[in-house]
Amino acid sequence: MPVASNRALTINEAAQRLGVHYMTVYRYVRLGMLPARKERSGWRIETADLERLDTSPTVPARKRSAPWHTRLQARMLAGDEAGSWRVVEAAIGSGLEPRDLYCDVLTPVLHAIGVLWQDGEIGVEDEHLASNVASAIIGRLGPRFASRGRAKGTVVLAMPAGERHDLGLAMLADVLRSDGYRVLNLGADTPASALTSAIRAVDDLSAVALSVVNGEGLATATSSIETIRHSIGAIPMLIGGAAIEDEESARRLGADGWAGDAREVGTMISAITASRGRKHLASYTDGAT
Ligand code: B12
Repeated sequence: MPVASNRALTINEAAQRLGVHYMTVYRYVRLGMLPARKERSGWRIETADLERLDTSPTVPARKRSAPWHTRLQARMLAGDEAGSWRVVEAAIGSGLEPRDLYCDVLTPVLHAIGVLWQDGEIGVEDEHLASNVASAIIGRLGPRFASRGRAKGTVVLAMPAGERHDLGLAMLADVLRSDGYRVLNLGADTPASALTSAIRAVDDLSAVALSVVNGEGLATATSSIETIRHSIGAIPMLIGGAAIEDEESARRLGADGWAGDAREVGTMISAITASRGRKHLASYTDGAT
């Protein structure tokens, strides 16, 4: 494949060169088929690595790099909750941390299922079956993310009105709990007014994190951020989820930060809190703009 320049590419640029959807490139990255590095502004892919990419289904690397992924995907698409749980237990038993299982196995499986659905290889019913199994897995893994000791503060999580893809948010909630935060997860389809009321009721707010998965929800997400900023003030707001490609897109929507991976969010919140030098909601509302 001819590639014009040696500059590292964004996911979108790589997708344009390959002539595929950017989620397809993201899946190649998450499955370990395409090397990429994570920068603050998003994933970067070397042109030489893109040239070497082989998407042939016979490539053994896919199997080697993601055995849990392959097994879990098959069980989830079969709607086999018990079998899926056995794969999860085996993966964790082999030393995989639950947060790594979420980010390196369950998330790529869900993204891959989206691609199969988009390509017409599976039906909506398969996607529903697999989503419900994912939900059950997250429910069973939840207690393993409990953290002891004094909470660092509260993080309020939500998805804008109309957005129903709440599995990523549930994973993020668990990861933040294990990072020592108290989490209020309002979940899918949360009107901005309800989110504002929930934030006001928190007296040790560390951040608000919004998740947007369906690209059609971006305008609603922007208006939720505006509503919260207008009525509460300059509280730290993060945005993520598959519809938000990078830091630049997050900032265009009015957020303070972005991460493509739930594991980075706790560190980002600590960094924002430290840089602002204030910790609780009262101090944000006092300084509201
Ligand atoms: C499962 C699924 C569903 C399930 C959702 C069940 C549920 N309870 O969540 C159901 C069947 C309900 C569904 C419905 C629909 N879906 Co759907 N769905 C998916 C699928 C396969 C997986 C979504 C998912 O769970 N991903 C896994 C999560 C864990 O990944 P993630 O969101 O990226 O989150 C990770 C990180 O991004 C990060 N993160 C997440 N949030 C945040 C927040 C912050 C602040 C930070 C820092 C980080 C962060 O942490 C997470 C863990 O690693 C995707 C495929 C895909 N590519 O994602 C399609 C997909 C999202 N769906 C799609 C569509 C079109 C729809 C429907 C419109 C279909 C229809 N015609 O009805 C409806 C819309 C529903 C609605 N109103 O929202 C499209 C969206 C296309 C687009 N334009 O963006 C996709 C991409 C499928 C596709 N390939 O076309 N869907």
